[in-house]
Amino acid sequence: MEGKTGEEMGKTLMTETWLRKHRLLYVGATRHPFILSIRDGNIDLSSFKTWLGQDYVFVRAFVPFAASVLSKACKGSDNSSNDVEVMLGGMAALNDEIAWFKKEASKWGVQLSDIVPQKANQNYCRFLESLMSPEVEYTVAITAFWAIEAVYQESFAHCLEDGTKPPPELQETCQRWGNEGFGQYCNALRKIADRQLEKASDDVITKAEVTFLRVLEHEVDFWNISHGGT
Ligand code: HMH
Repeated sequence: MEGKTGEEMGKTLMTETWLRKHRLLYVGATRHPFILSIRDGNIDLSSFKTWLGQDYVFVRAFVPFAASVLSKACKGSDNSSNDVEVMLGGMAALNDEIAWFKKEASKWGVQLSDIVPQKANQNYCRFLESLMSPEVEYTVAITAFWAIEAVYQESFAHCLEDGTKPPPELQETCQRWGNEGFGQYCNALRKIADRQLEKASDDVITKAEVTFLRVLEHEVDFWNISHGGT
């Protein structure tokens, strides 16, 4: 038993418990009508362009948040070299992602400098900022980080499953977050979160669960932007 993780002992991990407990909300965030319309090939391309411009703004705000989680990993954890490497990989991917947004925007005629962040986007970015505070524990921050990435991974991977027919011009978008490498990255983040949660106090666990729920709610609101939602 000694040196074994909860997972190796067959114990139910915290993220597993939460994904079961909050299944409906998780499904709402990962099977949104916007995603289903990409999967089924009947997406309205103006919705896609709206999403593209808004998500670029979000990703720019996500960079300092990612940096703050990385910085907490450097300070906080006894396993910090693994955590830092996982997150550095994520930062490198973000660099690539920003270049991709620029290329994709020019392909679709979306002027990124003109994008006005919509209310739901502003709220989500403000939430990210609140998580950057030094008072927010590493466990809470890494839980949010995992959930944010996992929602996109699960959503876009769904568009690539057998029998789906995403429009050819959206294949690259689906691949970006739905590819296997991104899936492994999300699994690595989830493992870090579970390891942290296993040794956390009840108070921190509760804060992390609330943060997980807030992420899912923000993700649903964000998808709604593309449908002209408010
Ligand atoms: C809104 N959530 C949103 N945008 C993203 N690009 C991701 C998650 C994944 O990085």
